Amino acid sequence: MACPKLFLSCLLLQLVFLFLVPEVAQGQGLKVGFYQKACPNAEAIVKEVIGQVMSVAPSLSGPLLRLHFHDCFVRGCEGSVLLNSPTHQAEKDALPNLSLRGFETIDRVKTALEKACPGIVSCADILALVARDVVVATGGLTYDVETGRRDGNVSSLDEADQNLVPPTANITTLKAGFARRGLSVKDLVVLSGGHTIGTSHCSSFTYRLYNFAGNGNADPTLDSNYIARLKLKCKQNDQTTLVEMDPGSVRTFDVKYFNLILKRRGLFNSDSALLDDSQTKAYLELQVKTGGSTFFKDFGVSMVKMGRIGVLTGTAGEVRKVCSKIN
Ligand code: HEM
Ligand SMILES: *[C@@H]1O[C@H](CO)[C@@H](O)[C@H](O)[C@H]1NC(C)=O
Ligand SMILES: *[C@@H]1O[C@H](CO)[C@@H](O)[C@H](O)[C@H]1NC(C)=O
Ligand SMILES: CC(=O)N[C@H]1CO[C@H](CO)[C@@H](O)[C@@H]1O
Repeated sequence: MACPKLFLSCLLLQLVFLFLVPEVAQGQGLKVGFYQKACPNAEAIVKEVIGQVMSVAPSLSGPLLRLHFHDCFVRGCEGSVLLNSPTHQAEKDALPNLSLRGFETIDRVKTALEKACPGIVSCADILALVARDVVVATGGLTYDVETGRRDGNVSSLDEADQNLVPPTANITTLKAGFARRGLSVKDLVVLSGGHTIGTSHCSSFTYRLYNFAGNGNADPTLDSNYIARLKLKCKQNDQTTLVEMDPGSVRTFDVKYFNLILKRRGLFNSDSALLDDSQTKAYLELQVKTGGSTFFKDFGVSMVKMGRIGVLTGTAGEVRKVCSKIN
């Protein structure tokens, strides 16, 4: 598999990540309504702030949903993706993260919560609640979010590089990456549906358009009309342009992205790869055929499972006062 410029170390990290210690989704200590006594309005406050943000900056829906995923896949859902590092060695500073956004929104939610109930609601829980509210704001189905996570105090660039599944990943690597965290093949295909909203930098997929496999051609698994369209937007070394991952419905949570994958228009190899497994392919076909008969509900179920990965609960960790800094 060709490794694009932006993912220089991807060959190495694809090897490494099979052998790392698992952070499985167990989630002991989490429960729905954890803040009911200590901060009864916590969830309403999050929802209100997200409603305000969505009304003025709807393009933040993608970035905000993605933050929870990135948090959970590196060290577990413990808010480490939000930490700043004075020496730029935090998760934030890792390459895949060049593209993370929405930190100011999380700070805004945190400020509102600190005003209502100081020191109670963790940053890790804020990410989980915000992700749910974004799904609802874009037209997805609501689901109960388990809360009670506490915040970690370590954030590592190297761990982000090693733990985030790269967009170049094939189906074997994807399944292994999810299984290692207690997530099933179904969770993989369902959660990949998160790409129904948001944008991508050209640099995350131009290797598929130009000189794929070193032969000067494009990725043969990608629809040729789509290749032509993408090439118009993305020149070979473009590091800045954003393209819609689900063109025409980039702010709507729906099954159109699954339809694109079936038409060989999945933007990343990791999306196209869902055609290479009979179970994931069958899921895409069923959802497209039925207009998402179970996808909307399945998404909430898989998000709750993802939200259990490697959590800190009880007296572990801390509740940060400011999400970008340990106390
Ligand atoms: C299965 C492995 C996954 C891979 C390899 C992957 C990879 C990527 C990449 C490369 C981007 C574009 C980043 C950029 O260039 O700006 C992206 C964007 C995004 N991803 Fe994923 N992703 C995966 C799973 C997920 C999951 C599980 C979710 C959430 C449930 C998610 C939600 C998003 C969203 C919402 C965006 C758009 C972000 C924006 O608008 O800025 N992804 N993903
Ligand atoms: C999938 O990717 C991994 C890591 O790059 C590689 O070792 C493996 O051979 C690939 N599997 C297939 C079936 O291409
Ligand atoms: C980080 O957290 C661990 C475990 O919760 C704790 O033992 C350690 O002292 C903390 N380190 C800092 C710098 O706060
Ligand atoms: C190294 C680098 O560019 N890191 C960036 C990670 O994402 C944040 C938020 O967008 C940027 O502020 C950092 O500069």
